[in-house]
Amino acid sequence: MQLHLVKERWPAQFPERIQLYSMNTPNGIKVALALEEMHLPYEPHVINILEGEQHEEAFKVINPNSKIPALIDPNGPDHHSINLMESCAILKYLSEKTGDYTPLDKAGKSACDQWLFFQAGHIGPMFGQFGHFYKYAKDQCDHPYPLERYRQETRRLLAVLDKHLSRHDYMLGESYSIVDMAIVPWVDCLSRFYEADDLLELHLFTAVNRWQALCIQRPAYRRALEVCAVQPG
Ligand SMILES: N[C@@H](CCC(=O)N[C@@H](CS)C(=O)NCC(=O)O)C(=O)O
Repeated sequence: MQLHLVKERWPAQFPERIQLYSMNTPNGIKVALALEEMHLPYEPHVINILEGEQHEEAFKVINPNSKIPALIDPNGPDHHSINLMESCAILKYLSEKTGDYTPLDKAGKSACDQWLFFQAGHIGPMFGQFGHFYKYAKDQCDHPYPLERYRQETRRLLAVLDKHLSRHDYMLGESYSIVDMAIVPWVDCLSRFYEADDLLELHLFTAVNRWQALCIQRPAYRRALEVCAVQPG
């Protein structure tokens, strides 16, 4: 493990704190949000994916898959340093470290895993592809098929969330948890960044709208939006 490459490229001012390597995308925001909600001391480092910094050899030491976010906790299990990739794995790690925002009973833990996998396997990839074809690659693909496919899939997933949230205050029931932290930056991104309110008819998902408003009004969410912020060029 060539961790010295990471530390030389992104020097730490507070090496005893958790080191976050990220950018203010939905997957990046969710980890900043968890760190803020859990009041964990951390030091953020911007990895500008618009400039290709995720492909640098130094970054691949902590995420061989070249995606943000990644994290080093110098005070990990058994007081050893640990580095982690995959935002939902990081959310689980942080919630297990602190005991915060995660169910403590077995059934609750399984429900938590179920929705985290749902986020990582469906919401992230599908909303992300929708954003790619609607916002980033708008001028590079004039075939209607990909945008329509991901628009439909995004709406289908919003309907899954809407049905669930029409019966529950938050994703895991009565309490705000790491599952809400994992999902809300993606839902918020649809309007705040992709500006796709009309195309997706977001106003129709009333339970999602209610839950989203609750989640994004939290002070930690407002702070997380500014962590590792890069303005799109
Ligand atoms: N499943 C991963 C997805 C990470 C991911 O796709 N990150 C995006 C930003 S939201 C990224 O780094 N993109 C840069 C690239 O694809 O080159 C996670 O949840 O951490």
